[in-house]
Amino acid sequence: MKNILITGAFGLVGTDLTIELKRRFPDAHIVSMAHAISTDNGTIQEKGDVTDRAHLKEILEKHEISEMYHLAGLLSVGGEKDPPRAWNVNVEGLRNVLDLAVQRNMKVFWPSSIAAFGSTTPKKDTPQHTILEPTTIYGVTKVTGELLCQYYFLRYGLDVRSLRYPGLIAYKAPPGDGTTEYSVHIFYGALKENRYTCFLKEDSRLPMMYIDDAVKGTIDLMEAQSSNLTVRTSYNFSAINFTPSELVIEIQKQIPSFTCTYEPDHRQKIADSWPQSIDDSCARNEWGWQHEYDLQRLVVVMLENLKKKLQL
Ligand code: AKB
Repeated sequence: MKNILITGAFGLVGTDLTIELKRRFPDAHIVSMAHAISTDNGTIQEKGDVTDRAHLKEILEKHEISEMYHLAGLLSVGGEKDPPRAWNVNVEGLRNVLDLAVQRNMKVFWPSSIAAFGSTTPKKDTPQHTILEPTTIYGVTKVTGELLCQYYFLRYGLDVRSLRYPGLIAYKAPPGDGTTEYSVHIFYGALKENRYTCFLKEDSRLPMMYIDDAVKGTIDLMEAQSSNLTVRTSYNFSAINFTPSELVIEIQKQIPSFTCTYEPDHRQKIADSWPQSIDDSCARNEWGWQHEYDLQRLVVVMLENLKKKLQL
């Protein structure tokens, strides 16, 4: 019997991941944990904070948790607003999870990000093993987290698995405080106002992925045979890459009158420090990762579903 805890359960990834976990494992006992409970997502809900180790321990014991998707964390833009908090939540929160996971012999998923890379990293087809010199606090917490995960695997045999998420695009939950999130906000702008002001330059190419692919990859990695996995820091994980102007052209195929203007701000510097495309052959070869959504399909699905959600 799977007893699963999801932290950050109402965020962009957690919302869709919870639905898919319920579909794939109908008999599983699933517990959602978050700062604030926002909706009834059909799971058991616990209000909590990953930085509170004692309370987290209580929740794990109460529900006899055997595996955990630890998604709670600050993103790149939110992290720059409060670096000490970013460190506390992203690193100390992860350390709490890893220590408790060792005690309970629990399997753990934790997301890293393309933010682990920096401007000294090769920008195109970024390899799995490469230079990691991020310049945001978010990126620093991701590199630290990756090394912690690998350390706990090597030192304590903890079965912890991780993916370097690219920009993720979803409609069920609102976007978080990140840099690639322009690619979610733009759909709200297109549907509600027929226009959008983009905070990145029109030619800022970044790695991106539709949420269904991200959720599938996340669960597939957790279900993969441990002996097939050679990467215990975090796997490069990729689908498509595009620029804001390429996304605009695709949206205009569905909404011809949509317009986008560009007013790059402080977030541009963050985007400029990240790769444009990722080599994820390691994930593809070791545990069969494959994406399904190209840009055209992503745009059609986003517009269709967000329109329904916003009742437009
Ligand atoms: C962000 O932009 O901060 C995130 C990420 C790529 O990790 N979406």
